Amino acid sequence: MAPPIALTREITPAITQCELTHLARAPIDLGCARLQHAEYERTLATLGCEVRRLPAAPEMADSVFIEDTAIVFDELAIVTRPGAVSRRLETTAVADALAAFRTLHGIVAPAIADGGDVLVAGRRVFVGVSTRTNRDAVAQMRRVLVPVGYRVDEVAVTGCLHLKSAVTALDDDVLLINRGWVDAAVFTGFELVDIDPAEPYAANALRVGGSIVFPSEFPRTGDAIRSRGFDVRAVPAGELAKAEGAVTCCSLILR
Ligand code: CIR
Repeated sequence: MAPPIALTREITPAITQCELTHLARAPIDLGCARLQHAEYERTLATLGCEVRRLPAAPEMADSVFIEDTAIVFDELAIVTRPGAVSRRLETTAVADALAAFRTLHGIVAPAIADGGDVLVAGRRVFVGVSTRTNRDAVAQMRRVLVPVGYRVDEVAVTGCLHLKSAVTALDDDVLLINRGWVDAAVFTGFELVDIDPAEPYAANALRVGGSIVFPSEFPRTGDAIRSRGFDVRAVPAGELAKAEGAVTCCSLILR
């Protein structure tokens, strides 16, 4: 079987002008961010991915956070219409790169959507309604995904930027969650692993094959995931965290 492809995108120096919603602006060390990003890419390669890095879009401050521009399924991909106006042009290059691999469907106005709000676990798709994603987008995704066998549920997001700041999938049946930011009752039927209360930003984990790419800044939650039997690969992710980015945000994985 062909190896999974991980699409990533180079960090632009304009990252210092990134969008911020819940964090105060802190200086971002571009060199450090790039080193950490390279280590992230190396980890994806170690896990068997063929990493394809798209060039930076110099004037698009947040373009490294490629996850927000598309949602990739085995059957198709959905190109988003990002909620932040400053991010709308990021999708063009990503759509061009994805077109070789998937049939593309676009989110269109008045819908807005960020990929960070879309959690996929098996045939279940949870879409966070947030400042970046609205109910029109949920309806548009449902129209595309239900015919190919997915169930799409809407989830309210409060207290954090995206749904996947609050909950991500460790496998098809197990979710990592910060119950303070999302209502756990939505996920009935799933096994839930709680983040450590001292690490509120730790609910964002990236699943690659059978392994979990996870920020080294959250060792307690990392240990909790490990103790559930998962192979955890710790990567430093602190610099882009200042831009409100986490590990899922920096790649699109095509199986
Ligand atoms: C933004 O506010 O759009 C960026 N500064 C951070 C985006 C992070 N993306 C993600 O969580 N999927």
